[in-house]
Amino acid sequence: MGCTEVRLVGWEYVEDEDVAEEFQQLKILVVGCGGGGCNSISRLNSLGLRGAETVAINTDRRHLTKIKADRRLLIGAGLTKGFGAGGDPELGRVCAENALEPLNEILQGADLTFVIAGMGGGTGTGSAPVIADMAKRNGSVVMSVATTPFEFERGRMEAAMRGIGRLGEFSDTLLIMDNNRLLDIVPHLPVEQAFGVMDQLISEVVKGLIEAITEPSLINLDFADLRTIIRQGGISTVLYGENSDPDAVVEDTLNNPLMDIDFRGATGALIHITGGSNLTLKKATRVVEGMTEFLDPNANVIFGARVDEECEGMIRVMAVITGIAEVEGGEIEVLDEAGEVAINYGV
Ligand SMILES: Nc1nc2c(ncn2[C@@H]2O[C@H](COP(=O)(O)OP(=O)(O)OP(=O)(O)O)[C@@H](O)[C@H]2O)c(=O)[nH]1
Ligand SMILES: [Mg+2]
Repeated sequence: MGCTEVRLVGWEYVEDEDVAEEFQQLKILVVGCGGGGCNSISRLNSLGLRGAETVAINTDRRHLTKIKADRRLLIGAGLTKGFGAGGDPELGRVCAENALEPLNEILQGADLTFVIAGMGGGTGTGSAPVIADMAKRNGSVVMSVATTPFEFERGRMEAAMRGIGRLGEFSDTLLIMDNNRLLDIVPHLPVEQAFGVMDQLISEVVKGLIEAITEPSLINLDFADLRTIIRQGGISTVLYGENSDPDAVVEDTLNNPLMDIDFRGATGALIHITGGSNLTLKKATRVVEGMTEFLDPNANVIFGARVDEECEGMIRVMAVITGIAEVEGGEIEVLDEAGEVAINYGV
């Protein structure tokens, strides 16, 4: 028997409170896995994140006690005695899989989930894909953020690439940030502090994306916009720059990728511009035009702009570039479960 679908096309007045309620209804989670991921969560909390709940997950009890987060979850205590996964991603994965109950409870009802991990150790590499998978099964849009190890961490590279392959499989979009870029950005800092710089960048990207959809803006972006870009999927990267001049900021941003990857011809971009009270629509448009010249002519571009008094006299650009997985002749190989090359990208 056929059935007829009846759609009611109605109308309603929208009151101010409805809009406020809508924001409250949007549940955004930021989950850090393993040492690096949890450090990024702490940093995010220090920056004063609004509009999202932070969760720190680790197998290392001592490290976890030092982390600032709304919720902290120790996984695999019975297996690791709370001393970490010792660089074994398999163990990290098992620890997460043995914590399905609390993880499900934490992940429940989220509309948007960020999963952050440093790839190359045990806990983050093994647990982040499990958590991304669970978040998606719970109906959330998932954007994961992973760092690749330094070249001097040689032995960790293969495990990291395998982890990235898995994480990419279970996320709508995987944002990759290369720790090696820190050698260009802050060559003289000790490793610990250089990691701090990466944590700061990751936090600013995540905070920027969340604020782009939750704070009132000059040109509004909303959750649906962000979801469209995230769902477009594939490998993504972030470009980030700051300058007082609209043309110079484009140049700075395009020359400051956090992954050594050729992003020309990419098929999607979410561009968010923050500036002081003198940020005009014209200036913002000029920046977007400059930023999109290198994209595929049919690329899906979404942009927003926001005035922030802390940005007085400056223009700050943050662009998430998606759909760049099909780059030829890459140097970095993402491995699948069997150790075969699944994606080859880089240069
Ligand atoms: N951004 C950032 N990356 C880090 C930090 N610490 C380590 N990393 C990177 O992340 C990778 C994984 O390290 P951790 O996160 O400490 O490892 P883990 O996930 O805790 O794994 P186990 O300690 O083996 O259980 C390293 O190989 C580094 O490249 C950090 O504080 N911040
Ligand atoms: Mg650890």
